Order: sequence, then structure tokens, then C-alpha cells
Amino acid sequence: SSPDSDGCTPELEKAGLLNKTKIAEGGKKLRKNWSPSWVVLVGNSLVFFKDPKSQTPSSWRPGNSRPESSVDLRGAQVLWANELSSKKNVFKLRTVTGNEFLLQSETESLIKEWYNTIKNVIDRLDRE
Ligand code: I3P
Repeated sequence: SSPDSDGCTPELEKAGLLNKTKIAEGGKKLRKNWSPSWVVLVGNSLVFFKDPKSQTPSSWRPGNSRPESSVDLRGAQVLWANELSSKKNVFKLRTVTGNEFLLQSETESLIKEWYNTIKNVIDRLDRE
């Protein structure tokens, strides 16, 4: 049987490098500070890692890494937000607690994949 046949370890759905900035905390606007972030979608959470060079999909496993922060996707929203940045390929992620992030990639296909994958998780959680 697989190592996770009991279903207790959240499934790693996606991981990759995106540009990220937080733009609001609890509804309060923050000054942008774009930086590359290693982003991991696992279970109901989007987890951000500070040092992309030390993280790869194969090296990542739950409990064996130092996330910078993580976002609960339950009740969250994603919206394309090219009007919120001079950069292209930008979407906004807003949590129930009023934290807002912009995520961006120079590669359109890549950001579309992330948008769709996160949207699917949010929609799945909305139906629970
Ligand atoms: C910001 C910085 C950001 C830019 C932001 C600027 O200036 O240039 O990259 O966001 O634009 O205010 P500073 O470094 O002085 O804080 P984008 O790259 O997303 O355009 P904004 O104020 O129009 O959001």
C-alpha cells in the first residue's frame, strides 16, 4: 500500500516559484514588497517559503521545512488583478481574515495553472 494509505498526510498538489507580495493584513493596506517565493499547495493551505533555492518539490515534506507563512484557503477568493500592478500575469488571493497577496509569474501558462489549481481547491472547500 502507499505510504499515505491512511490518508492522514495532506497531499502535495503543486509547488513552484512565483513572485509574491502581501498587500493587506487583516484588511489594512500594506506597502508592496515583491520577492520570489517558493509556493506549495498542500491540502487546504498555500504555504510560502522564503528561500527558493533550498526548496524543491522532492525535498519538500510536511514538518521538515521552514515556511515563511501559510494561508488557509477555506473561504478564500482568487481574482485576476492585472490592474493592481505594473507587472503582467498577476492574481490576488484574499483570505477570510482579510489578508491579501498578489502572485505573479512572467510565464502566462504557469500563472494560469496556479490560478486554476487554487480556484479548484477553494471551490471544493466551498462545497464541503
Ligand atoms: C513600489 C514598487 C512596486 C510597485 C509599487 C510601487 O515602490 O515599485 O514594485 O508595484 O507600485 O509603489 P516602492 O518600492 O517605492 O515601494 P508593482 O511592481 O506591482 O507595480 P504601486 O504603488 O502602484 O502598487
